[in-house]
Amino acid sequence: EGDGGADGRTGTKTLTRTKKPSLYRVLILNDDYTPMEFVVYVLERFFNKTREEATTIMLHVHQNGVGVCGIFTYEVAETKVAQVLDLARRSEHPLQCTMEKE
Ligand code: TYC
Repeated sequence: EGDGGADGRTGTKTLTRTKKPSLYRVLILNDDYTPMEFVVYVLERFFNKTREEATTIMLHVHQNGVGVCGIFTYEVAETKVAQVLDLARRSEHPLQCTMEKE
C-alpha cells in the first residue's frame, strides 16, 4: 500500500498513494416497443456479452423492468450509455439506458 519513491534531487522518500476509481453500473430499462432482438444485439455489441448472456439479461429486463449491462469507470460508463442511446435513437427504438454509482 503506497510506494515510497526516492525524490530526484534529495533522495527524500515521498509517499505516493493510488486511489481506486469509483465504479458505475450501466443499466438498461424495459419498454413495450423495443424488439427483444435489438436489445440482445446492443448487449453483444457494446457490452461484449455472448448471445446466451445477452438473452438472459434481456429476458431479466423484460420481466423485472431493469438490468445491469456491466460495471465501469465513469468515462467508460458514460461512453457506453451514449453509444446505446445513439443507436436506439437512430433505429427509432425507445430503449433507455442509464448509469448509477455502484
Ligand atoms: N419489452 C420488450 C418487448 O416486449 C423487450 C425489451 C426487453 C425492451 C428489454 C427493452 O431493455 C429492454 N418487445
